[in-house]
Amino acid sequence: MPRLFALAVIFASLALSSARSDDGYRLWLRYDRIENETYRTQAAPALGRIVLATPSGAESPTVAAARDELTTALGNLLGATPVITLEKLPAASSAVARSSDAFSVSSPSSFTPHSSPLTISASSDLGILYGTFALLRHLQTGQPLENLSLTSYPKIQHRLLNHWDDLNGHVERGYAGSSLWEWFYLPEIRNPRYHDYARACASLGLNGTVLTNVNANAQILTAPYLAKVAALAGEFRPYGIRVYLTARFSAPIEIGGLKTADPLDPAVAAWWKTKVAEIYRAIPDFGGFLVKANSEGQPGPQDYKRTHADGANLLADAVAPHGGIIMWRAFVYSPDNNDDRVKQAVTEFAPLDGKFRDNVIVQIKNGPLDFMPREPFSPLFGAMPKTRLAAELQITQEYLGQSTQLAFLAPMWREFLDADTFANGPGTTIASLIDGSTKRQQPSVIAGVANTGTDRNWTGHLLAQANWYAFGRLTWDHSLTSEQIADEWTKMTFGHDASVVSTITKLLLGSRETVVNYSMPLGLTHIMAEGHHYGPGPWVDKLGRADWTSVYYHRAAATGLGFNRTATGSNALAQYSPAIAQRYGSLTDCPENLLLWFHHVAWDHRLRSGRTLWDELCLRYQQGVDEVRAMRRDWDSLKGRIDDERFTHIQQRLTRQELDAIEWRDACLLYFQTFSKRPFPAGIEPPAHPLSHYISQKRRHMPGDPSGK
Ligand code: GCV
Repeated sequence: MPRLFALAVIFASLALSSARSDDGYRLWLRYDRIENETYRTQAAPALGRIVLATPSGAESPTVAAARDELTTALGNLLGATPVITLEKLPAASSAVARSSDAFSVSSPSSFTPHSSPLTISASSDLGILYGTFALLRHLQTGQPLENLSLTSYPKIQHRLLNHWDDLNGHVERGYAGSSLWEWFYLPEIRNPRYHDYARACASLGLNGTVLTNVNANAQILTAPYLAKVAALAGEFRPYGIRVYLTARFSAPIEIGGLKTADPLDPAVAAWWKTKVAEIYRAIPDFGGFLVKANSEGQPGPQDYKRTHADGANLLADAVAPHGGIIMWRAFVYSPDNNDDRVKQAVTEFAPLDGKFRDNVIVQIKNGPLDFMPREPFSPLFGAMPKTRLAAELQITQEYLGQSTQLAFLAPMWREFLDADTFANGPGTTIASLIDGSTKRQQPSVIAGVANTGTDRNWTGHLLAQANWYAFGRLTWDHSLTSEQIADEWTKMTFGHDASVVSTITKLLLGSRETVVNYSMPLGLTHIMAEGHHYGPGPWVDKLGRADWTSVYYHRAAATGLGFNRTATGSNALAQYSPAIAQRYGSLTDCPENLLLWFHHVAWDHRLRSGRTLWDELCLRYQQGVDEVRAMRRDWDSLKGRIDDERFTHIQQRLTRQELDAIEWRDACLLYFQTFSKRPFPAGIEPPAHPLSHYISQKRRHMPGDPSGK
């Protein structure tokens, strides 16, 4: 081969491979040039002149952030350089008056040099930033730019990520590398990633971040760490992301030199007031504290025979003069209570209704147990009418395949947000309880346990970025459908090729139900391996507490399978409104996807399909495996249509997901067969190994495992 030609081939292939590689770092804010030339040429003049209208009409770091985002994005997407000007918003502009975060984007019906410019108006600088990201999303998803009238405001006031990050960099239940927060290097050395984190969060409308693990370390409240927190707060401030910390209840003893942390002790109250004042001197817009107390070994007010309300109010009084809030978690189950674990939060918290200060929000996990692939909503949402309640969702996939498996969680969150509690009559959805509209109570809060880490693509599994995206979008607008969110995210992340968009959205939308099918179908729950929680472990029967085992939850026996939570069992159903208790308490009316959550069902009981429970269970597990195989085939059809790096990254994970799904199916069916004593129905692939093989599998050094084993 002539030398010049050979060089040309090498350069050409280098160019091709770099054009076809993408590590996912840019998330949904990629801003690659829009491929549709017609759209691009129409969009460029529409976005040639942009007016940012705010009450002051003055420049600020937040307005500068909006301007920078527009300049970079439009330069890359369109090859355009917009002229961006700042104006004073005319007084009483009602479109943006609903919330200080509201914005309005308007444009004329056609774009000529004489038509009025596209305008982003807001009653705060932050609203301008949110409007900017909304406009860019509009463009990235290929929508028309004429006659725009996008007005939006968030339904929930505080939209937070909760990071379960330890100060040593380990992330509890984190599957994407280490913590983003480099405590040793702060405050002097600030990773540029902090800025990108804030941009990504703000692009979704998130406005707060709890930096530290709920299994808290009091060191974060010491002066050297507060200086580091202040540095992070400074990085995030232009993007409207306020910082919050977890408060270890015993901090007055551990770092304050007191002998007690009793919430009713005046010295303890004085210590917290002084500490909080110190925090606000360093971080004037500090958001407040998130607290896990008297739960899983964390200290709390009950150590002093005080109540959760006493503990929460102590901290609430300390932050109130500064405008702070306390998010007090209701994830509790007492070592002294042998009642059904899923009842315990209501038992402990409902009697405290009305006893919390106005700046306390009781933060409740979506389900009464613990972020399982499917749970009913927690009855606590309907049991505290006089208390502000927040929802805590888990974005990190502790129980849904972590960062190895695909599980798009928007459908799960929709199911939860749309659930009717009947608390205030029919139509009292969870969404209406947490956004404050039912009770007319503010502040309103929603929190998601983050799935971010130092992996280059932020979330370990590239498609898990969609869960960060979905959570953020739902915090702003909890009426968005899963389909809308999946469509937006896919277009912004993978472009507009119709087969790419339809294949990826289909994969995303079916994936959570697929994970349910091959791991915990028909309302089965908490049958995963112990400790790291990855893979099957229905045989787990001996741990520190009965309600940490699997056998506690599935109750497999010769008589059947499932936990009887009706009046003849634990009667957990009595914690729901009568309408729900009645429906779910009936073996025939209970939704089948929660059947074994609420009922102990005979193996030969016939389900709606006409099949027995045993046969249906087997077929659901098989269906889960078949669905993963279909996902793999669908993904493989995209070869050459997206860059090789992302294609291979996802292909490898789907390959692994099939193996994991097979393991779940075989392990669970062989195990449950020891009770059902029935053969597998036709269509079930025979397991490759005996049950003993699956039981002997021990995974070690798993990411995110707090035990570190
Ligand atoms: C942060 C589950 C998790 C724990 C987590 C706990 C919680 O039990 O496995 O890692 O601790 O929930 O939400 O507090």
